[in-house]
Amino acid sequence: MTIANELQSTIGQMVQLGKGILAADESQPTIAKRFASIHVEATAEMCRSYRSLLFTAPGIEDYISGVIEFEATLAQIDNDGTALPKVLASRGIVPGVKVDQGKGPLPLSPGDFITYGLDGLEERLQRYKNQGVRFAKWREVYKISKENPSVLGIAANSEMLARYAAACQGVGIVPIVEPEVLMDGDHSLARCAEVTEAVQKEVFHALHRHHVALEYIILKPNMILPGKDHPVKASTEKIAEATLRVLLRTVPAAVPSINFLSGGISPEEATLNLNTLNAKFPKAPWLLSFSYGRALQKPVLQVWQGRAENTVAAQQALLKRARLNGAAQRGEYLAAMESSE
Ligand code: 5MM
Repeated sequence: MTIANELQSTIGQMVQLGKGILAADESQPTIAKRFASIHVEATAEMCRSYRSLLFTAPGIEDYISGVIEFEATLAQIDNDGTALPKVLASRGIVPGVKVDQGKGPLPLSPGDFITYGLDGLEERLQRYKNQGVRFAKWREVYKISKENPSVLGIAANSEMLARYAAACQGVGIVPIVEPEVLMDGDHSLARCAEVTEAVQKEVFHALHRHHVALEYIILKPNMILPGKDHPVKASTEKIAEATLRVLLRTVPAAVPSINFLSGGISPEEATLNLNTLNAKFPKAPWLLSFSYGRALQKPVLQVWQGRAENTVAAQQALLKRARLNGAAQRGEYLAAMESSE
């Protein structure tokens, strides 16, 4: 199979009506934070059994086409002794992995971040591929302030993101390109739109410079929202309109799918916003879907509480959110489904 055929076949399996992606790629500090919210210690065994619970949840393959794993999870096994990427693949879910190595301050550019992980990336990608991985993810983080992100912050991050995407495609791995504008702060919806537009324009320039084939990427952006400390809340219609406007201005139609991150909004809001986008704009040139972490997992953690006897109920909580987001991808979600499920 040529590399282009390989990328096309992965895209074909990941981009499907009524399906989205489960982001379960929390690094160790992040999973520890999530577990702390239910007073569970993030030991290696607890993390393994939680991920095994997620990946073996019956029925999720009807709504989830891909799962992003954390590197350490690739080598872990489910309760029956099968490697976790294999568990996913055997259910028709494409296994993926987060390949960035976190972020830190961008030197001499106060308030900007830069993501790490390009050194040795090709060699790591080859190794992940041998473990069954077919797509990857790299996240850039932009915090909004009056001065940030700076022009340099945007340019430096976009360059990294494009180099990562090119490295992935070079070995036949589909890159998820994730430029996340954070909702931390008191900025307005208009300011989020302004920054996200600038970021995405630069990202696509960089992807072009690095010869990345847009047909074989998935974009994972934030929705356009006011900052979480902004005094005025935005309606789901306003969010959908602003989000679509920015996407239409920046994302070429060659991109097959846009899978939003949830960014800290509630599971119900994340589903509603995705539904509004699809219901209002059924003719958008890309599939509009989800790649949620917290918005899929929060109810699961609440039911699970770190106890083996809650596994089945926790898996049902995941199935419920996956099903409702699947409906939202088709623009068929109704708030009443929350209680009737
Ligand atoms: C699941 O969280 C991912 C990993 O975060 P860290 O590297 O900080 O541990 C994160 O990249 C995630 O894939 C996206 O932010 C989407 O998750 P949310 O919770 O925003 O939907």
